[in-house]
This record gives sequence, structure tokens and C-alpha cells, in this order.
Amino acid sequence: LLRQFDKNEPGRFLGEGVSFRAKLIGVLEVPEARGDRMCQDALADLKMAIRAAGEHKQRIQVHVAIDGLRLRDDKTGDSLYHHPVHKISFIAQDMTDSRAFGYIFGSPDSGHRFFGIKTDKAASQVVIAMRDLFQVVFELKKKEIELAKQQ
Ligand code: I3P
Repeated sequence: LLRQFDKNEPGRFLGEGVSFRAKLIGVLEVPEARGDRMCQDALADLKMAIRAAGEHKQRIQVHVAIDGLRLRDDKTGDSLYHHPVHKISFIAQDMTDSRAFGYIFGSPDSGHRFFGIKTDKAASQVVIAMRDLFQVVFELKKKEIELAKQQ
């Protein structure tokens, strides 16, 4: 029972995983796989663009799960994006807004895209859940490799 409360318990991220209510600020192509300055600029640009357009941000649910991050439309439940962990190269918390963060998804072949997200509660909750997930996936991979060696 106690294991359920261990932050690195893989069970936490099974199925739909851990869910958060949020809004999609926008998506932007970026030149690099990582870089905090670049992410801060991307967030500012996306916020400016949505303000200039006078549009509401799309309400979404962010699911942090073992097979990756999934963004769903909040109203319809439709899956908008699925981002496997191994192709998420960087996470950045908005330095000017405790309710915003973003991450970079992609590969050298397909290019890199920045996803800007506004959370209903503190963005750090999602960022911490993502870091915990990365740790869990890393440990699982390590175990897999150890098991393969034993065979
Ligand atoms: C809203 C206000 C909200 C914001 C919302 C704005 O403007 O800034 O804080 O939600 O964004 O429309 P107003 O006060 O003029 O109604 P977030 O804090 O979640 O960004 P939205 O329209 O994109 O949902």
C-alpha cells in the first residue's frame, strides 16, 4: 500500500497516467533540441501571438503516462498529440509566469517543436511529474538491460 505513495512507483504512470487541466498556448518550430533562453523566448512569442489574434486558448488535459505525454481536447477528449518520452529533449518553466511551461519534442530528422502550455494550477506540478516519469522510464530501461545481460 505504501508503495503507491512512492513518487517513483511506476503504477502512478500506468494507463492514462497523471492528469492535469491546462490550456494550449501554442506550438512553435525551434532550431535546437534544448536551451532555456530559446524556450523563454518561444513562450513569450506564443503568448503574444494568441493575444494579438484575440483568441481563447484551447482547453486541454495533459496526461503524463509511461508511454509518454498525451494532450487531449478537454471538451471532446480527442487526442491532439502523443509525445513519447525519448523524443522530449527539454522542459522549461516560464520564468515570468508560475502557471506556464513548455517542452521541446522532436528529433534531428523531423525537427524540433516547442509546446507552450498554461496550467490551471502551478506549472511546477506538471514539470515535477514529467521529471518523475523520466526517472521511472530510465529505471525501467536499466532493469531491462540488466535482465537481457542475465539471459
Ligand atoms: C482572460 C484572463 C484569464 C486567461 C484567459 C483570458 O482574459 O486573462 O486569466 O486565462 O485566457 O481570456 P479576461 O480577464 O479579459 O477575460 P489563463 O489565465 O488560463 O490564461 P483564455 O481566453 O485563453 O482562456
